[in-house]
Amino acid sequence: MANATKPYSVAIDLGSGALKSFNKKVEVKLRDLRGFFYDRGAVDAAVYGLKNPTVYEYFENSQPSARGQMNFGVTTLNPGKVGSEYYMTRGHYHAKKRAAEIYVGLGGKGIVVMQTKEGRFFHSPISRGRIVYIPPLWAHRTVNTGEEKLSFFYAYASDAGHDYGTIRRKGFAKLVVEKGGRPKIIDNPKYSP
Ligand code: PAN
Ligand code: ZN
Repeated sequence: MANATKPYSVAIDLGSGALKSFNKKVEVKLRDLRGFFYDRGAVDAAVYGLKNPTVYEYFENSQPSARGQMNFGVTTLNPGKVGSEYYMTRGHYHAKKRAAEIYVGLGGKGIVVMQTKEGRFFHSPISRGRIVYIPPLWAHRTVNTGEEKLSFFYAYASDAGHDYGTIRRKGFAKLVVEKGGRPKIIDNPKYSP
């Protein structure tokens, strides 16, 4: 039952982003992202050459999936690139339509790209001290455009659910790539609305 959870608190190291306790840890390696980066050949080459490095991890205080409950945690996204595309999270729509999310930047620097199924697109910088509000119905992906680890705190409804399949099949409308040493947001040639 949703109200069976007891109140509690947990320490976070705001410098490193380390959460002192969590009940879920997910590690996402480059091979797991094969269907998400534009250049699959470059993913295969990097997986082989770099021995399938960790791209990101998230550490979560996960509650039972029930109306009114929230999950929160910290994501840490390593710096790196596949071809010219910066390391990024898979990105997803929340399966439930009425589920917003909040990100709070803790360290590093990057871009959160967001889109709707109706073709709207938005991007926001994320860095220490910046809060990004992701409304319901907006898919979201975080991209590390810096040279350090990017970390951010997040909180969302525990029954939101994650739809990764739509992004895996259709991609994101825009890609974040390095051009002339700087991040650039370009149209994704493979995007199918
Ligand atoms: C975040 C993300 C986390 C990893 O907690 O789940 O940053 O990204 P992917 O889930 O796209 O792999 C969040 O948005 N949760 O809803
Ligand atoms: Zn989310």
